[in-house]
Amino acid sequence: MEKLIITACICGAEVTKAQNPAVPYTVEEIVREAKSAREAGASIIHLHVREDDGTPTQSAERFKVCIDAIKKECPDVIIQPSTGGATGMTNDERLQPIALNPEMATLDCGTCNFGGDEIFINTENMIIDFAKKMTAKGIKPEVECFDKGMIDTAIRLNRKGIIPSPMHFDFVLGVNGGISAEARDLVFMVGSIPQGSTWTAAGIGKAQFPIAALAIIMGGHVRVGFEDNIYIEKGALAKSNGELVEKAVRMAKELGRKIATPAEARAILGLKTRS
Ligand code: KMH
Ligand code: ZN
Repeated sequence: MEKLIITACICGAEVTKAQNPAVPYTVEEIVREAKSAREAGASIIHLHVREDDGTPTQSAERFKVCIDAIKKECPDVIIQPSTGGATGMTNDERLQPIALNPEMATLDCGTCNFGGDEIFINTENMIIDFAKKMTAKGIKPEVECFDKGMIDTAIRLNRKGIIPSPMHFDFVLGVNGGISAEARDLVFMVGSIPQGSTWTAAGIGKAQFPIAALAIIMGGHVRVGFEDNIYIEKGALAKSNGELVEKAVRMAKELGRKIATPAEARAILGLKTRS
């Protein structure tokens, strides 16, 4: 089977230090968490950034400072900024990090409830606009799907030439408002994508490692990190993102998947090299 790409979603926009004190806000904390994840075996950092007080921001300046600082410590790692940001942000606000020409960025492919009163808005015209702006810069979209209909939207836009082939999907399972995180849900999502696509799976909360195990045995790739889950096991907070990545690496080893380096991940995903 293909080597396993591990993405570490180290920060997110919603999780707080009140929930787990190791959640990073400052540049130094973000670098510490990225480094721990890379050293444990992650080849991609899915990046959100915060102000020092924890407020989520999509500021290009803040992303640049964080990316430069991560690259100093982890020169080979793939950094995948979020264009999802946090609910309630404007489109222009969310798109800011693509000005930095990252190799990849997320492309959220539909609107869904996001717990409580939150709505994560991604209208079809927004998706088209985001996709066109990313592809014009040679940025590979990671197609984020919180529900099956989002896969269908991505396929429709792919057929129109708006999202290029081969597509790389991230199935996020278990958001309150999206698809649940049962094995049958992942099988359904994986069975719905075009041949030749690649995919990663992310389980929210207690689904993080069961979904990782399924993705490993099904030949997909894995996302773990504080954005999705703050526990290393029931009742025990993870000390770092690195600890979560280490667990995914142990599982992969037991299940016979070797871990991809960033260079191998670039080849698997067909990323355009940046100078
Ligand atoms: N923070 C969520 C509302 C992405 O990174 O593209 C959206 C999100 C998706 O995290
Ligand atoms: Zn995210």
